[in-house]
Amino acid sequence: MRTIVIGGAQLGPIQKADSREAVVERMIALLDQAKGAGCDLVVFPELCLTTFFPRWYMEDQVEVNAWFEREMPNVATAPLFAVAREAGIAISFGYAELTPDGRHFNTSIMTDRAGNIIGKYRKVHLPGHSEYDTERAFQHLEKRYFEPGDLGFPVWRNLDAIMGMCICNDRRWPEVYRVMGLQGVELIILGYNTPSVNSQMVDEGPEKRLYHSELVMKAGAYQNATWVVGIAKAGVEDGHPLLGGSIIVDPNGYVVARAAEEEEDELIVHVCDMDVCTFGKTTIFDFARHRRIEHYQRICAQTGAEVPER
Ligand code: ING
Repeated sequence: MRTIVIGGAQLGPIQKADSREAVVERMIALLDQAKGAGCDLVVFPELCLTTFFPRWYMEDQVEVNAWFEREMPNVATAPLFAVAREAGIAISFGYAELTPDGRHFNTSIMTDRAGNIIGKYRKVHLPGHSEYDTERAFQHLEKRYFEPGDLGFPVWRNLDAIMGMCICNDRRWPEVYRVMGLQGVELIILGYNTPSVNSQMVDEGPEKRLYHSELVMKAGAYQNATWVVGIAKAGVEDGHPLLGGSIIVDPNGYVVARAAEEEEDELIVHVCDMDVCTFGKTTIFDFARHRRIEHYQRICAQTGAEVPER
């Protein structure tokens, strides 16, 4: 048995006026709970230091950059890294990254038990739009504020397992799980900030969105014989509802831990045996024995669909 006690640290809403320091205090409180529960790893949500600012249209780059972190760890997050290191708990969380050469990414990091950052991922699939959209009930300007990630979908050895990361919308794309599956991934950790309703006024509420959020993580887990941990920033931020529904999914696609309905700060915990991945990886999803890559060219050759002539 290679067990990892995984804590999913769902965050409730972060208002536009909330400071990073106040959010880090909430994260440390969840980390303290995780220590009490014997966690080895704690997963926090996407963009978890600030409100989901892509809902706001901004033209002034100085105003935009204020939502980004220029280094990590930094003054605001140093206390979090210190508590995690002291407790011997590995952590992962998402934040807006502004690089020294001025590039903007929706990023997540992973540490080892000693608080060293051993992995960085930059969100590849950016949903939404880049200009103000008058047709939407609210904006979703990730394509305006971030560049697509440039690191691909790497995996790292950590806590005696093979781990990878993705972020929010990435979880909806099967290629994401498979690229990591082809590197033997046993645990995929991701955070998300998912609006509870569709900004394009389609009749799509939280029930349907929760269904789709779980569906894709269960499928990704099962089809790649990997654990998947999906952790929300949830609740109403300045009047805009975000979905809860944080879950831990086992390599057979079963949800083994789930956050309550309250959409507040909440820790979910599960003892995850990485060896549970082995059966799927050596039988039904033994990629080397069963995949037929000579028939998959379209997946890398085409971006959009090409339909047959009438
Ligand atoms: N949020 C949403 C997500 O992919 C979205 C955007 C919601 C796209 C529902 C499609 C359907 O969960 C982020 N931040 O990617």
